[in-house]
Amino acid sequence: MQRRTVLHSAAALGLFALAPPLFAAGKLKPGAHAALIVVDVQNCFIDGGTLPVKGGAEVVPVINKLSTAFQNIVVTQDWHTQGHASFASAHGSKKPFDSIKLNYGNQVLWPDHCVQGTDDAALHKDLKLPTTQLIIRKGYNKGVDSYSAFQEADRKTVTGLAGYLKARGIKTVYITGLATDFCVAWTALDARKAGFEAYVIEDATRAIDLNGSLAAAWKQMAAQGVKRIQSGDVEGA
Ligand code: VGL
Ligand code: ZN
Repeated sequence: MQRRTVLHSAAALGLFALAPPLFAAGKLKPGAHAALIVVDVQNCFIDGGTLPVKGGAEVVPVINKLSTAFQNIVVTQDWHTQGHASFASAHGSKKPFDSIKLNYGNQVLWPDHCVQGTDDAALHKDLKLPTTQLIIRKGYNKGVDSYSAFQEADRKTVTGLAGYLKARGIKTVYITGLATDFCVAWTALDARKAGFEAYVIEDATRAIDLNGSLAAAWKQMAAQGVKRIQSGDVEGA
């Protein structure tokens, strides 16, 4: 039978009613064993905040829409003490975006940002994630930074997130938020290290991009099996 005839017969039988689920088969369907992780969508990282990420606010509608496709959602907040070791102001003549050697290794120094309990550290007001199950805060030990939602920068102290996700049967994490090349990337890399399948949803992130850090982050993530996708790749988003 010729292809055209097949199509005609299919149309006659009403088989095209079956088409939408077939076409959608290529999309990712986060089920009961997947969680959306929304990293640091806080005022500090958005215009008007203390460490604004270019285009930071643009992730908010993308994440709100994505969230409806997930049964499990975890939100993180960068949550520093005053005078935190990651602040340039805590190191005399050092300036924001300089680097310094701390006892656990190299540390980029930042403007004072995301101080516990301030409006600057609050989640962005337009973020609408009512089904969030856990908010995890990080970077609250004064002498140690924590880009990753799993493990502090000393690479020893854990936040408890891996244990929480494992206890709940989560196997796959989809990571969004700010900033792609710091907290998102470190979270994705640690997710892999802890044995999770990890996706980063690129259009639901924005980067700081300091001295090529964005390209380096994507390269490192690819090498560790982090998958780079777009929000349109997720069904229902
Ligand atoms: C972050 C720099 C300092 C982030 C947090 O959320 O990516 N970046 N603290
Ligand atoms: Zn920070």
